[in-house]
Amino acid sequence: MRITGARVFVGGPGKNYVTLKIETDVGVHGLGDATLNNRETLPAAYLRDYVVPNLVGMDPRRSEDIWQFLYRGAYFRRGPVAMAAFGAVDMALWDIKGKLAGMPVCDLLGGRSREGAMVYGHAAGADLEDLMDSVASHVERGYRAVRVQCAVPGMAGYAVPEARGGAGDFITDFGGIRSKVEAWDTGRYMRFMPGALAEIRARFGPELHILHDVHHRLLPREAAEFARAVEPVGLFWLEDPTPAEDQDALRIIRQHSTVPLAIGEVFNSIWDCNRLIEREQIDFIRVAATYAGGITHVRRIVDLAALHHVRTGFHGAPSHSPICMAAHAHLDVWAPNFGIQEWLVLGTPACDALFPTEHRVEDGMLRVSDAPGLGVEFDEREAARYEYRPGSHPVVRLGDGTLWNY
Ligand code: GCO
Ligand code: MG
Repeated sequence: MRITGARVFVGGPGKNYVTLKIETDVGVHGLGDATLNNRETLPAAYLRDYVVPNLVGMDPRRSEDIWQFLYRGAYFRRGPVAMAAFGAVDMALWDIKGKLAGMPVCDLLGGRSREGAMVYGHAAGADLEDLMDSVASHVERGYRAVRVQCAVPGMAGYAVPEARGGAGDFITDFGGIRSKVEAWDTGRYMRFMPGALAEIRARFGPELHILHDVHHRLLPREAAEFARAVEPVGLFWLEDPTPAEDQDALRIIRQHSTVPLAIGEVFNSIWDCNRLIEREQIDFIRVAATYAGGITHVRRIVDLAALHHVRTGFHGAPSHSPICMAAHAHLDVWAPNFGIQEWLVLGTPACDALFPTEHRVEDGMLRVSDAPGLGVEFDEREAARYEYRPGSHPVVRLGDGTLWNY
């Protein structure tokens, strides 16, 4: 059995999804997602120029060897661009393997450990009441867990992009390559947000799982103070309290608070998180199959995490296509140490038309389809309607102009 060809598509509804389709000589194809948010053309070029020419002729069943070939063979290893490209190949090979076996990918991993996987959605508000409405609408739609982000009085721009456009399903701003500027003021945030979180808890009661994403904005000592201040809220997790590169920061937060910590959406490999996991400095690992080398590599991270009571909370912002979300869905129902799944992309008509799937969220739980492989398809005629449009993440500046972390 051999790979006969592979093609890369860039585009999608409200988002530049990077889709890899691998074809074989037995008529089975596999799909992978290489969407690197706001840098989509780069993994597409890596795939087209370097990976695909090497794949042709390889045996698609040998996904482990192909992964090692890509990773070790690159010499300049890791990094989001390469790992997104390898992640797409790996997902597509698992898709092929499942289709050949007539089994959903979760069965190849070891089968379902649960009936469904709890998901969380994004609630956001231009002010606290607006946020309360957004949380209420999630609760009405059956969500048991909600990430809450709120604009801070006096701080222009913060948390607004994901609040715009109702459900905030697609955060790409196709405004071009030049970044917009958002303001950041740690003092205002620290004075406002703990009280806001406490009010949300008071309004919605003890059962709702409340998550909050600091998005890398605080210094270690500030993050420790913030974590202590929000302890009475009983958060499900506090995400990215500090920039992810400084892993000692998590130790400082840990020394001062028992708030569950989640990190890892910007990690690309097990080498970015093995120490954090082994030292038990985090509670949830946020890697994504797209950014961290596909199912093969993420499974290694999940197994390491399980040894240290770290649960999964895979990244699922619209940075990823429904193909990556399907890979996560299979990992979620299998992983013994599953925690929660961020869920935003499926269920819109345009997205479902491009990526038909039976995976569904009902009552805040992700129900994974029994279809062989990843259980998601890609409609090439639909894809022809879309093309790449440039967009950019914003940059963040302090009041005096100093550049800060987005
Ligand atoms: C999350 C993330 C997103 C990121 C986005 C960047 O927790 O979902 O922080 O909101 O900002 O994925 O591309
Ligand atoms: Mg985040």
